[in-house]
Amino acid sequence: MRPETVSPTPHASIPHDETVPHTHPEPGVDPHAPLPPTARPLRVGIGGPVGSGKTALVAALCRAFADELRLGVVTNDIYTTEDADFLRRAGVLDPARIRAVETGCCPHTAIRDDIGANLDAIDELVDGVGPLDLVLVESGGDNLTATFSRGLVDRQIFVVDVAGGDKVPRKGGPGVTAADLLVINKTDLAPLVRADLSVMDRDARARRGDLPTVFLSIVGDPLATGVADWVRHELAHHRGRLAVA
Ligand SMILES: Nc1nc2c(ncn2[C@@H]2O[C@H](COP(=O)(O)OP(=O)(O)O)[C@@H](O)[C@H]2O)c(=O)[nH]1
Ligand SMILES: [Mg+2]
Repeated sequence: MRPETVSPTPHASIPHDETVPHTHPEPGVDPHAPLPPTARPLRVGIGGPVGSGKTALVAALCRAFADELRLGVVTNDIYTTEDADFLRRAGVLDPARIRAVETGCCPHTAIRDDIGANLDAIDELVDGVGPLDLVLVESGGDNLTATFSRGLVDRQIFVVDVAGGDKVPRKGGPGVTAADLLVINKTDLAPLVRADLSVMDRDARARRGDLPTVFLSIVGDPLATGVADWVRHELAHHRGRLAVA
């Protein structure tokens, strides 16, 4: 096990990586300028297996962006509103900015095939609290096959953790191979489960090509710095696109 050989953000696109596919704002456009009130927020989906740390990541991003962005969160649970309740209790975001979708069905369906309830939840957020810069949509916990519809989110993050061992990136699946950002969470547990982070890094690169991966321990970094920086980068491009549209 040689976790110390792996940088915490080994091939993330942070702050700017020409090897990662992306677009540039037009010259003269300030990517950090506030969006006009009618502009659509950047919608970022957060998927991954049950327990990998999706809700913990949402909480971390709420902390990171508290004084920076107008933020909304939509959670998906099959039979409960547990994740939304957790976030409200954690006090990381005004409860009015959190909506829960009870999917009542296979979690894939609500984020991929029948996205109406999630789109309604985003509309209700904007109706309730006003314009937003960023909406985070957490999927119901799932396996390695869940992906979001591009009609629901602009970008997707897939969260796996090291607790199941270092084989997870190698097993592939659309989340691991095609998500815009792969997060390998709970690196603090790697020594306990004998997971070799350098193996996970090598396999993620093999599966993902130039797409970025961030290694993270939310316990050690409660602001999820590497992921927050990636979101800022994507938001700047989103604003640049809107400004020239
Ligand atoms: N040790 C450790 N535990 C974590 C980390 N991130 C999340 N957890 C814990 O993992 C469990 C599942 O996290 P949760 O966010 O609910 O996972 P979700 O089902 O993907 O939303 C919770 O007990 C978290 O406190 C981490 O980086 N390290
Ligand atoms: Mg959750």
